[in-house]
Amino acid sequence: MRITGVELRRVALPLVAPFRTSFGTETVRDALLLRVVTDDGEGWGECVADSDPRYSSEYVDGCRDVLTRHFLPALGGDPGLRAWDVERRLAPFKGHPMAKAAIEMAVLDLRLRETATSLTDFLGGVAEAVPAGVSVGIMDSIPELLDAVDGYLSQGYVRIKLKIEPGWDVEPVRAVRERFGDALALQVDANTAYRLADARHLARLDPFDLLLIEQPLPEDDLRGHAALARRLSTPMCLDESIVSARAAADAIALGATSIVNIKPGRVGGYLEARRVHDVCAANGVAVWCGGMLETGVGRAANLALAALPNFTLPGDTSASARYYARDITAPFVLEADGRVRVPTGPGLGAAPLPDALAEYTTETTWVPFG
Ligand code: SMG
Ligand code: MG
Repeated sequence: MRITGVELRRVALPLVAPFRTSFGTETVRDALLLRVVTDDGEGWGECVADSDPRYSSEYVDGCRDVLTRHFLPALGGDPGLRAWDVERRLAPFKGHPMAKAAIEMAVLDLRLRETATSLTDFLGGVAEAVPAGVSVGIMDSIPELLDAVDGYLSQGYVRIKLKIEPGWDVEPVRAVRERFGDALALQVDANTAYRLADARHLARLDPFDLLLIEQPLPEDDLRGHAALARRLSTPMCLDESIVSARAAADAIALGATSIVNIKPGRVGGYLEARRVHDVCAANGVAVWCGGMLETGVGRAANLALAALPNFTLPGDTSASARYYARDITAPFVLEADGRVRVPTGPGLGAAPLPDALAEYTTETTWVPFG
């Protein structure tokens, strides 16, 4: 069916608790949703950029601008557009992977709904449900952190990731390990907050038998990560540095990463995310699905991806209630076995509920196609 236009909808969803990382604190998820419309159908996409360019250089206002000013006009001449056309037509534009991924996701949802195919079947997913980890923000005190971790474990989460930064690393990790025992699957994420000169300090995390340390150094420092990996027994995992399948291949070849966090927004879409998965699988490198505090729209798509066979570690694919009192889609729930079900309906298998969407929408823009 011919695409008639694209609606950009900005939503503001309050988080159930502030989420603090080494680069800032978030209390509300300011997200951009895209709805691609035909005469008798639609498809939804979510842009994972934050309000501020702190996780990466992208941010919501910038994504809306590049989409309306450059990307949608470049796609507008092709109302029969499919996901791979989006990728090909936007390739000449440098950067902006999160904005590109959002429109690719919406077109994927639209076209897969037209053929009653689920995203997970399209991508090659094999799991019906995926084990859920939870990412725990930096807290004001260790007792507060222990309470938070305790709460998540009693809900059934199977893996804990602690956000770390200089001044909040060895002691919180020690406290969590001592309180919850050796069997707890535990990992840390620094979001680029350290430098190679901190290697000796970071080696103090080694005795705690972590699954991995995620992105301790700046995103363009692959050599630094390789050097640090040689000095730590904790496995190195890259997030921000892995911007494409090629970057993943380079990082693996350099010895800069032995596990990879895959976020479709960071690599420009689900088609590229699958290539990252495949490159890692071919090199015997395990992957897991990262998270960007997605609403149910992006969460549905991440779960579809996380069902692929090389996603062998639990992801940051928590249930909706970990983030939102009310999601904009039907909520994703944590099953008794610590897993979240992969949607099987056509396309993403999830769409915004009109009431919730109306409640949280802060801005709507309609861009006609063609
Ligand atoms: O969606 O559960 C989630 C968040 C997981 O820690 C998480 N994401 O670097 O991996 C990461 C961060 C980036 C987003 S922080 C606002
Ligand atoms: Mg990370």
